[in-house]
Amino acid sequence: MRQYDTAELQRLDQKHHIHPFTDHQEMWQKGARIITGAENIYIYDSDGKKYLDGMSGLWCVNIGYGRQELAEVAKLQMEQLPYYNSFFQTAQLPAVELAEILAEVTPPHMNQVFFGCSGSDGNDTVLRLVRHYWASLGHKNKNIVISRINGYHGSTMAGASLGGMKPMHAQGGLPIPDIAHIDQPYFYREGGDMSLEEFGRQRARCLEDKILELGADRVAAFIGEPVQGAGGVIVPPDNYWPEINRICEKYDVLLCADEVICGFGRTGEWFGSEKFGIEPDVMTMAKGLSSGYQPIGAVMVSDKVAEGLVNKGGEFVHGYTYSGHPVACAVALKNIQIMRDERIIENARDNTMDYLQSKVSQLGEHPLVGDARGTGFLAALELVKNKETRENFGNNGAAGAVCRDFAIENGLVMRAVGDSMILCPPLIISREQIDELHGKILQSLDQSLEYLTEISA
Ligand code: PXG
Repeated sequence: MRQYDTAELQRLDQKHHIHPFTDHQEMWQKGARIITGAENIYIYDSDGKKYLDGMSGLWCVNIGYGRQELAEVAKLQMEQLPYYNSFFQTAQLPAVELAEILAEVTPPHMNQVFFGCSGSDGNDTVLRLVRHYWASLGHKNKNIVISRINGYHGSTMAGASLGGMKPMHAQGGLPIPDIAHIDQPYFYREGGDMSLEEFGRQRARCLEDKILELGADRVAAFIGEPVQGAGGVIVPPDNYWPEINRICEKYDVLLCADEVICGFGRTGEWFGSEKFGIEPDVMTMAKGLSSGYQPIGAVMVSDKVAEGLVNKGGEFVHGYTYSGHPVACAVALKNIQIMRDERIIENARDNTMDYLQSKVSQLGEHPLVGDARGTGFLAALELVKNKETRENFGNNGAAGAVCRDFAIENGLVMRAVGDSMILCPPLIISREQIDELHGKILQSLDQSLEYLTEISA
């Protein structure tokens, strides 16, 4: 790997670059970590240090780094047609082909798609789309969208409003009007004395209670991630989503599955909706759609929604310059073709998924880990001070940050959500690489335990 002048790059970065979700004062003390290359499941920094990327970038590089075919297809498309839009009765080949393949890989009742550039703008589209859908059918007041506390739906005004992240609401006067939040299905912290099943039913009933409180004639949709990702990998009880299906159907409320993280194999199925028995009217997709090789997002709608929106809705006055961008679509198309041809999702589900989860469970035995949870290629290890009482370390996720920093030292990227250590490796991770991942986590947990014990003594 080529070596760079890290200090110089850090100095320039500090001078000119505002980073997302970053406390700049804190970052500048150490300098940004500068990533210069990647291959398979590994990334390399400007000093040539190698890391196992336990986060697939930001939950997105599902097929792993370094796929030449994706680079080639981008080059060819740039030569053929680097840009044209899909506005005003125009189309181009990659967008048409991508729409077709998405209709094939998504559930059979979903056949039409609107393209954007990210998960955030996808959820902006969802908000406008579900409201326009109901207005087109003559229900102008059916415009409230219900979502969940600690859900994550992006960082735009609509995305952050739909999300249930308090610190995000605190900046910029969010949420915007006509969005309501209900409790999340976070069993370890909020399950109390309930059985898993009772808890699943109770948290689904929160939706019914909220619909009744607001009036079904005011509620347009419910949106949720099949498994909450950025909220700390919150895996719902098995009966939760079937109950949500039933409630949405009973009150004629559209069900929107935010598949931005769960889509394209993350749960071991093509979509989290299949894994959890969700019957969505709308699906938001991004990240794994192109395995992060190009910025692209998409909103897939059911035939029922398409009928209202496309046949009865007149002009949908919504769109982005880069909706259906030909290069992004060509890359996403190739990404999906590779996943299909190489059976990446099916192979991962059959060969490595259970092995990864068994290693996660083993780590649950560690004295620092209160809860080890996960599904598919998603997992979280929640660090606690006391396993019996579940007492946490407090101090705003400081223990998680300690563990994350040890992991970085050990050549492993893990994200800390508060005190939960998150895993979301590429789907192509092998058994040997899972062993390597496990070893690095164990080492980081041991070092964290020693350090945290020392400072609290
Ligand atoms: N929905 C879900 C479920 C997401 O996880 C978005 C929408 C927004 O997508 P874009 O492409 O606009 O970022 C996301 C994104 C983190 C982290 O630190 C998570 C996301 C993005 C950035 C950081 O966990 N999820």
